[in-house]
Amino acid sequence: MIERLLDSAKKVASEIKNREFVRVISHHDADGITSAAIICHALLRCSIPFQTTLLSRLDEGILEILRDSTKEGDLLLFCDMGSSQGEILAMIQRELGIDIVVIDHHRYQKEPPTGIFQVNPHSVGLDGAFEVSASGCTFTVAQELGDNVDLSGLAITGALGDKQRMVGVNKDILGVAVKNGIVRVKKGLKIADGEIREELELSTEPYIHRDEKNDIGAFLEELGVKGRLWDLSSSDENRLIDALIAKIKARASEDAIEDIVGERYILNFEVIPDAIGLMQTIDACGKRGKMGLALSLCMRDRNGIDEASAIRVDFQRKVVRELSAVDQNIHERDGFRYIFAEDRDITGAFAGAIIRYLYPDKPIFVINRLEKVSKISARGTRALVASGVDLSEVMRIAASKVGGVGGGHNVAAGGSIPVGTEDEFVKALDEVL
Ligand SMILES: [Mn+2]
Repeated sequence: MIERLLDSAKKVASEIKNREFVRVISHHDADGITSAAIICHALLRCSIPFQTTLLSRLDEGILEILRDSTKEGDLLLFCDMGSSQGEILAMIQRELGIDIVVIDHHRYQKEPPTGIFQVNPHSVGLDGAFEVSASGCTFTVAQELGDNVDLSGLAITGALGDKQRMVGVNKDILGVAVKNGIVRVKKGLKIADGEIREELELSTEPYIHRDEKNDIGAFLEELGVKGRLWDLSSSDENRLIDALIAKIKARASEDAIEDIVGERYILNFEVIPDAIGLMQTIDACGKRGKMGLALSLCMRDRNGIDEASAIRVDFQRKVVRELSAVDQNIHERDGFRYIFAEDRDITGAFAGAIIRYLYPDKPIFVINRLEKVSKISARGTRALVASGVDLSEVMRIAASKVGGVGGGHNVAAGGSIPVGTEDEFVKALDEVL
C-alpha cells in the first residue's frame, strides 16, 4: 500500500531538498509530535536548518507565529493538519509569500490551493482514519530524503496515538521496521511496560473499575503476579490477562475486551523502548503544554525522561480519578448519556474510557465548561455506528441548534457551544438521538 503514497511523497521531498530553511508546524498530540520528530531528524541529517512549533489547532493565529519566523522563499511544512484548511493555507500564501507543503491524513473536501503539494492518503484512495496516520505519511517523505528507516518506530508510535490498526500502509511500515531490526513485535497484554501494579492502577486503556482503594493490589496478590510487565513469565501474564478480562467483562464493550491482548512494539532506537509508554508520555506532555519536552524525547534526548514520565503519571492518575466517580456523576437519557468534566485536557481520554469500559451501550457526551464556551467530546462504539449512529451529524445538528459548532467522525466527534446553553444542548440531543 505504501507505494500509493510514493508519488506525492517524492514531490514533497523534492520541495524540501536544497532549501535554506524549513518551518515545521505540527499538531500537539502523539501523532503530530512523532511526525514533527521524523521530519526534524530527516532535516538534521540533510543539514537543512529548521524551526518547529507544535499547535493544538490551526487557525488564523498562525499568521502572527509565521510573520516573525519566516521570510520569502522559505518552505512551510504542515504535519497532521492543513489538508482541510485550504482557506488558511491560501491566506498564508497571500500574506507571506512563502511556499507550503502539507503532510496530513485527515479527510478534506477541496484540493489545496494551487502550488501546494500534499501527501494525504485520502487523495490516493487510502483511509487515513485507520490505515495510516500523519507519522506514517511523514515517514514516507523522510525515506525520500535519505536512509531514515530507523524512524519507522516513531511512525508506529504515532499510529498508536491515533488509535490506528496495523493494516494497509501501517502494516507495510511495520514490516520494514521489523525487517530492519528497528521494531520487535511481541504478543501480550497491551498496557505500558512498568511495575505491573502501578501500570494497572494508572491504566485508562483498559480502565479497570474498582470500588475500594488498593483493590488492584489485592487482585494481583491473589493471582500471585508481581514485577515489571515485560519481565512476567508467559504463564503469569496469561493468568493476569484471563483475570483482567473477567474483571472488565461485565461492563466493557466487546471491542475493548478484545483489544486487551495483541501486538506490543519494542522500539530499539527510542529512549523509551515501549511504544505504548512512549505514546502515552508524549501525548500527556503535549496535552499539558510541554510539547518541547515531548519532541525532545522523540529526538532521542534522554534528559527529559523523568520529567516527562512524571507528567504521564499525573495525567493518567487524573483521568482514573475522574473515571472512578463516573457512576455518581453521569446523567442518563433515553438515547445517550452525558457528564460534566472539569479538566479539559483529559476530556478525550475520559470520554474514550467511559464508552469502552463503563457504559458502551449508548453514546456519551462529555461537557467541559470553559470561560466563554463549553467544549463537548462525543464518543460511540463500532456497534453503535453499525446501528446507525453518526456522532459527527449529531454534533453538527445539536450544536448548531444552540449557536455552537460541531463535527468530526461517526464514532468520535466534538464541538463547542456557548456557555449556559448546556441544558438546551441536551434537549437538542434528545431530539436527534
Ligand atoms: Mn493524526
